[in-house]
Amino acid sequence: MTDGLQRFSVDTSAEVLCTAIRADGGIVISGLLSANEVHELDAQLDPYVSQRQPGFHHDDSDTAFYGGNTKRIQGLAAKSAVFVQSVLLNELLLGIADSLLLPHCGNYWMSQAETIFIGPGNRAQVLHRDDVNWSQAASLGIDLQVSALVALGDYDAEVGATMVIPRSHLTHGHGAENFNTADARPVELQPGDALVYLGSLVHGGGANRTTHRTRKALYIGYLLGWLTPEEAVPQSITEDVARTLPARARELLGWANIHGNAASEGVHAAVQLWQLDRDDLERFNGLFIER
Ligand SMILES: O=C(O)CCC(=O)C(=O)O
Repeated sequence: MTDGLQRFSVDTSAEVLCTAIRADGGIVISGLLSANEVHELDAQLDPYVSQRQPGFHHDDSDTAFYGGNTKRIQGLAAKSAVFVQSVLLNELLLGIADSLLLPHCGNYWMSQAETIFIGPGNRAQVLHRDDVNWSQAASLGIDLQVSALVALGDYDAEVGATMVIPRSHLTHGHGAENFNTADARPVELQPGDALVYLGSLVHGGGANRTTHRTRKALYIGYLLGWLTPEEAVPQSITEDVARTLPARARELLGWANIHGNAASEGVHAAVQLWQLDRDDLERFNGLFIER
């Protein structure tokens, strides 16, 4: 069974990729990360993954959604320099986010980044659209978020490859459950490949039907700047860590103010969001970026 998404090499232009994303709701980019980047990223995250107990810390419905035998590690910018350079600041991902999101905001930022390591026996996640987090904004019919799931290891149907319903983003806003779960197909990836998809595409983590293999993904989402991210990112980045990060990374991670409005000319002050007190700005001495 094919997954119904188009596949592209990493040297394809963001413009071509966005045309396909708009048509199908998602694409696969082969070799977004090199074998070396995958190896280093996995090695930098491994100490955190090894120590983490699988499962989610809230109630049973959270566990059902986030996975009883799944390891989700966040705060990645403080944990992995390769994550920052190769994923957060990935030029192709940012080119895609520029095209899809900047028409609707002055700046976008990172909503969340996490490992999604699905262990043996973990049940399939319920199919969903990520935009459900911001359902009132989603009813505007604009793109709110674009995300990538990058394979860091096994990513076949048996081990829990992401299930997607191609073109389901086209029916977004026409009722909450207007899709047929039987239409979902696994998107199998090689290490370093990425599934890039809109927040309006119906998808979910697949069941891990193996007894000994783990589905290893790294997730990142970029979100319109006037919406609240899923992860409280700046809280996990201390001032010391922020000092080690490039300016563009700090902008994406909430160490900068946000222009909510795409057309802010003439009303600059009125559309600045996520502002800091002047004393704090002075204390940070340029670390928190004022645009
Ligand atoms: O792990 C996956 O393949 C998808 C995860 C997902 O959609 C989610 O956790 O919201």
